[in-house]
Amino acid sequence: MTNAADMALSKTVSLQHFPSDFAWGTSTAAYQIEGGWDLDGKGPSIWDTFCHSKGRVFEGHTGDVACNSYQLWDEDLKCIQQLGLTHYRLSFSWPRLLPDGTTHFVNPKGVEYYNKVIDDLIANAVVPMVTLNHFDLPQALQDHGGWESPEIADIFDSYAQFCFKTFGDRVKFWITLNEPYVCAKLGYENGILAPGLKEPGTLLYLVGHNMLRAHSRAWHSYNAHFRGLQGGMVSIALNSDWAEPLDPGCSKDVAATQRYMDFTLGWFACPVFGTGDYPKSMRFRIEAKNLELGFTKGQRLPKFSEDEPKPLGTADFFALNYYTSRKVKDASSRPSELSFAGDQGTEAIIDPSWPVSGAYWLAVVPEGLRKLLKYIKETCNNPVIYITENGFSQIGPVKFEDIDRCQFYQDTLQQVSKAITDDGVNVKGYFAWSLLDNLEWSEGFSVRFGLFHVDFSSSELKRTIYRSGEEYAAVIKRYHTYTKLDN
Ligand code: PNW
Repeated sequence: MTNAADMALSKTVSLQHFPSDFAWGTSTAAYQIEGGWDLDGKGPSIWDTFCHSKGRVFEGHTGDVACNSYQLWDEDLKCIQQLGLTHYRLSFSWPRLLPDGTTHFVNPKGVEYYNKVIDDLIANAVVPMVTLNHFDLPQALQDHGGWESPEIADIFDSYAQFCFKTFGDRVKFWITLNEPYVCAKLGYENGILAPGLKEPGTLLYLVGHNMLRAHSRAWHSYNAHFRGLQGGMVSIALNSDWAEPLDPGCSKDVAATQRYMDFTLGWFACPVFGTGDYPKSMRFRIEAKNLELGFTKGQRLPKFSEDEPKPLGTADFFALNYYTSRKVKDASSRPSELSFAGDQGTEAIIDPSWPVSGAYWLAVVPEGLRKLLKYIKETCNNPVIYITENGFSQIGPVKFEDIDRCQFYQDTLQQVSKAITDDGVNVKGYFAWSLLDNLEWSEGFSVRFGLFHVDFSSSELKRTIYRSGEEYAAVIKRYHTYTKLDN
C-alpha cells in the first residue's frame, strides 16, 4: 500500500460514516471472467454463440478464455484476499452446471468448481452472493425460444431450485437474474448484446415479462421450500440510471423524466416492490401507441396472469446496479415509431459538463447515485438496499496509477455515505464492478473496469492491482471493524 493511496480515499471517506457490518464487495459475472467455454462438459451459452459469430464483438474478442477464472480461481481468491473483501458477488454459468439448461443432466465438474469457489470464500470469511443468470442463457434453451418462450419460467425455476438445493447450505444471498432491463433492451431492441435481435418495441416487453415470471417462480420456490431451512435471501438485480429534466422549468421535460424513470427502474421495480403491475405510464403510453401503430388493445406489454405466482413482494432486498445519469427532454410529439424510445416519448442526453469514462455511455455522476437511492427509498417502500454493481472504466493505454478511478470511488462512496446518514436510506453494502478487468460484452477487452489489471496479452493472464484497488482495500480496512472469524 502506498502512503499516498492510504491517505487519499480512505481518509476522505472516513469523514463519513459506514456501519460496521456494511458489506464491502466486488462483482463479477461468469461469462466475463471464467473462460473454459467448452471444458469439462460445459454446454454453450448464447454468449458463446454471439462472440463466435463475425462482427458482433470488438475485434472478434470472445470469452473462450477471458481471465480463465475457471482454471485460475486461486489467483482470483488472492485478489479477493488482498482487497480484504467481506463479500464477493459471482455468477454461476447455467450451462456449466446444466449443459442443456435443464435438470435432466447435471455436469458434476460444474458443481465441483462452484463448490470449491464457495468453500474457499467461506474459509476466508468472505460471504458469497450468487447470481443465477448473468446474461449467459444456455444456447439449448435459446434454440427453443429462450426468454421469448413462456416455458422458460418453469425451466428457470427448476435450475434455481437445483442451485438452492446444491449450494444453499452455504450461499445465503441469491440474485436470480442480472439486469432484465439491459438483457431485454440490448439483446432484443438494439441487438448489441446476445442474442443480438433487433425487433424494436416488441420483443423486449415479452422477454422482460418472462424474466419477471421466472424470477417470481424462483423466489416463491425459495420461500416455500428452502427459506425455513437455509435462511437466505433472494432478489433480482435491477439497473437504473438517475434522470433529471433537461429544463427543470419545463413541465413537459419534468413529465418526460418521470416516464424515463418509469420505463427504466419502474418497469421491473414496480411489479416487484410497488403496485405489482407495470407503471401506469407504461401501460398508458404503450396502449396509446398500440392504437396509433395498428396493434390491437393489450398487445406488446403483457399482463400478469391470475393463475401464477405474483411478482409483488418477491425480493428480500433491493439489488441495485447504478452506473450513470441522464438529462431528459420531452419527445412525445415526435411522429410515432415502433420502439422503446418512441413508447416513452423521451430523449435522453448526456450533460456536456459530465466527464465520460471509458465506456461511451458511462457519464460519471456520483451524486446521481445518492438521488437514486433516495428515490428507491421513497418509491419502493424503504427496502434494504445492496448496491450490487457500480464502477468506472478505462479505455486505451493502461494506467496503473488510475487517479480518475480513485477519484470516482472517493466521490461515490461519499454519496453513498450521505445517503445513509443524511437521507436515512437503508444501504447495507457496496459491490464495486469489477474485481478484474474482463470481457466487457460487445466492447470485448477494450474497456477495463477492474480493480485488478489482467494482462490479456500473455497466457498467464497475470493479475496486478491498480492504485484504485489499493485505495479500495484501505477503505475496507478502515471500516470493516468486526474481526474475521478464524477458520
Ligand atoms: C452491467 N452496455 O450492464 C453488467 O451487469 C455488467 O456485466 C457489465 O460489465 C457492467 O454493467 C459494465 O458495463 C451493462 O453495453 C452491460 O451499454 C452492457 C451495457 C451497459 C450495462
